[in-house]
Amino acid sequence: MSILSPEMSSFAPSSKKQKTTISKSDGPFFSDIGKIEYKPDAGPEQTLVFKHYNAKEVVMGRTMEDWLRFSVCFWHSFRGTGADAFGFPTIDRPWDDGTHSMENAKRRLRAAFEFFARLGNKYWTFHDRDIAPEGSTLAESNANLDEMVDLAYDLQRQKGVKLLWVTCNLFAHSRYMNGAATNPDAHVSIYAAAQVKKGLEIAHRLGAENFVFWGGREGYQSLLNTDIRAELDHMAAFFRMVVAYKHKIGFKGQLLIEPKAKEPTRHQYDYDVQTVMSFLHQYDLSQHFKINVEPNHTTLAGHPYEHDIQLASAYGFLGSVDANTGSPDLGWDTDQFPMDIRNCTVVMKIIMEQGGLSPGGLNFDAKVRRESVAVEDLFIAHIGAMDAFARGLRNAANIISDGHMKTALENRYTSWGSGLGARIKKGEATLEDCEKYIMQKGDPSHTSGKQEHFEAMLNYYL
Ligand code: XLS
Ligand code: CA
Ligand code: CA
Repeated sequence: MSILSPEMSSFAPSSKKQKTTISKSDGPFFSDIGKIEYKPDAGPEQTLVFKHYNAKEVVMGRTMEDWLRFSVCFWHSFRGTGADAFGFPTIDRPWDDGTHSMENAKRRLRAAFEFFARLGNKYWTFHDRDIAPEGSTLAESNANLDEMVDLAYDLQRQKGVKLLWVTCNLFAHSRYMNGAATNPDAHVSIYAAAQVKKGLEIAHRLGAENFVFWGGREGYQSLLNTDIRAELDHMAAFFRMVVAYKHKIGFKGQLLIEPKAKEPTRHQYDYDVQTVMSFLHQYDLSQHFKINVEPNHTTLAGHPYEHDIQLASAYGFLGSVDANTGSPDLGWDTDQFPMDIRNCTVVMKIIMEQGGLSPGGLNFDAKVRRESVAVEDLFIAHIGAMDAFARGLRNAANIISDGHMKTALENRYTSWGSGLGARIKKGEATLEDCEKYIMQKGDPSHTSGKQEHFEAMLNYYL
């Protein structure tokens, strides 16, 4: 069943400027809710207060705010309508009249900054086409963007909110149906490059700390009509132009690639962290990019929740996290708010062990369910996820300061610290040395992997 209209997704860019047809309030929109406070003694039904997230509290030498670097994403929380592939919008926001007018775009942006001030997040993220309507020419789109960026610039200063990252929407418009940087038609890739040029300029103007590339339609539906090698060569050439322009304009933000295994294409080139690292090394781009990991995408790739975060961190590629979750019983990208304490704990353990995430952060690339139609649900979702991560942070700090899990992990590898193990690691041993060793020492004994011991230890801290 296909009943999608352009309005049906938080990613669909608006096609034209239109006149406002329904008059909507100019705000304030959240005065009933007020500023969200920290009340550690609040009961289970009080979901509009923080019970764990206490921004200025110091945990292991840094404030919670600094460790967690929470960011609200504009597209889900201020463009999302609850529409899905089977149904029309369910969510009607008091700040959105449903048109593509600049007036509506400005009201949405003001509503977002009012929300940030009440929630207390210090960062936000957006796609170029989320904040400004796409015009009928690139010049018109750019002019709309400039007008909105002026407003965003002022709002950022007024509210003390910074831009974690910006990205270009290179997947929703029909011109990108066969891909953007990997499109078989060079004309389309050139359009995408021109769009990204503007994206980098606005990122620079708004002081973005990172710039994300999610290859929405960089992949294939059929190998029969696809020259994979040519497409990946083109993607690398595209990124080389990006790096050159970034340096030319003096943009200091970190470039990030966001992996996703499938959806919308059958196979996405940036499948997972290991694939992206291999692409970056293959094309000699690894010094210019890090990775933005989204756990919902990690599970789509068939890996455990924290797998890609751990892998990226192990190789120094963990740049930022799109903090969300899928439903592991489903096979698609549901972008739910992360509420699972176990997952938040293991993620924070990895982040703390690498010394933090800055200039990246925890960006809530998450949307309220289409049934959660009340404005307060938007707050409850963010507060619940921030509290879950605050608990994860406290738990991870306890795990790290106790050191038991680290010691147990290190104990599994002690044989590599001395003798022939250490010589192999240093590249000083040969296959003949290994043969001689086994002839002398015989078979290795069976050493317990102790998985249940590790699982029980983790549960102690949850
Ligand atoms: C979609 C992606 C997208 C990127 C930014 O699945 O998560 O939201 O984060 O384009
Ligand atoms: Ca994402
Ligand atoms: Ca997603």
